[in-house]
Amino acid sequence: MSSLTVVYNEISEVAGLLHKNGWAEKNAGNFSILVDLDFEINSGKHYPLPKPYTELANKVFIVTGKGKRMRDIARSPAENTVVFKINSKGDMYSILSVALVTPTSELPTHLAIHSMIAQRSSNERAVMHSHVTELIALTHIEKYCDQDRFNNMLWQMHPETIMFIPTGVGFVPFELPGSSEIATATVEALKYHSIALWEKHGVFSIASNLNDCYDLIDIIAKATKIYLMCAAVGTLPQGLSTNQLDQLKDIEF
Ligand code: 2HA
Ligand code: ZN
Repeated sequence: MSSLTVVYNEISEVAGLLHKNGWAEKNAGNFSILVDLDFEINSGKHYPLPKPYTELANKVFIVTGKGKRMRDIARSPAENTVVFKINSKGDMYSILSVALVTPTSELPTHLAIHSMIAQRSSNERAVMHSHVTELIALTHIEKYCDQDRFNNMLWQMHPETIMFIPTGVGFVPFELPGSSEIATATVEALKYHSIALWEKHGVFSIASNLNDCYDLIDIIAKATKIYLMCAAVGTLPQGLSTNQLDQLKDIEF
């Protein structure tokens, strides 16, 4: 199997999960993956980037297409994503894949995150955005538009959260989707957290691959769902105690 086929298979699996969970209405959600592939330029045509990304010069990405449905991406990754290579100045890209698909409307945020990752040389290669219903619901409650309060709720609701997401999520107050403001705020949040929570919109996660990006948001979606289910029957959950959380932090897994 070629490396591109391996990446397409993972894209299919994760896009299908996002759709089945109801986290990807219409064309909601997008992702980008830094890949080690390089092949013949399809069109030879260069497209301008909204600003130069010098740290990303000569790098190749697979990115979901603008306006594409997650369920169509799951069915046919090749037709609904685009592989592109950034030029040596970091200010243009050329499409390598057969399908001439326009990259996602959230491209500025994706590239800004990959630039930040390149500068710190950590091992994240995948960036994922999704409209996780449970998480969005809680950001409509003013009290939870507070990073510390949100993270304490997440950690208290389920042992997995403190074990796998010990630094919690970074909260990003509402900004327009696709804007440079939301790109800057998301990069700030992801410098210290593996997940950025977008008020009244969704979530971004970063990891070494797409499945790991999915796992991160799946864990916090679960914790939030437990909280909301207790609230729905009229009682706020007891939550794990400080002592229980301290013990969980020390577990080797
Ligand atoms: O891809 O989710 O935020 C569509 C979106 C924009
Ligand atoms: Zn979105």
